[in-house]
Amino acid sequence: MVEKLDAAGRARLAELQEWRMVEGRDAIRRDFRFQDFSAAWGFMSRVALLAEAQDHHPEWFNVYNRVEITLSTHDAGGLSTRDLRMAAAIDRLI
Ligand code: H2B
Repeated sequence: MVEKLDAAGRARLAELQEWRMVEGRDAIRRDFRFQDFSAAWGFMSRVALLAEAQDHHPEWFNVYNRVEITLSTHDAGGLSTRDLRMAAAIDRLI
């Protein structure tokens, strides 16, 4: 069972400066822009490997060089420490 973020966990969201809360749900989102589709897809491939390694999968949207990633823990019905860990790992790819 995955627990939703407690107050201490929510305070750590501030460290993820490029991520913002999604309106109307307990989720965070970051938008990325790359040189072209190839660069965007390369990034998505690396995120996919992270997702498999962490067994935690993004909701995402891609058009050409834009990638939008939303993180939330479906098993918890909202944000959990898994999202914090995934967001930080994604940030390290950039
Ligand atoms: N990803 C996300 N974002 N939330 C989950 O709750 C989740 C997941 N659960 N990836 C995992 C897979 C679960 O369904 C499997 C069975 O471990």
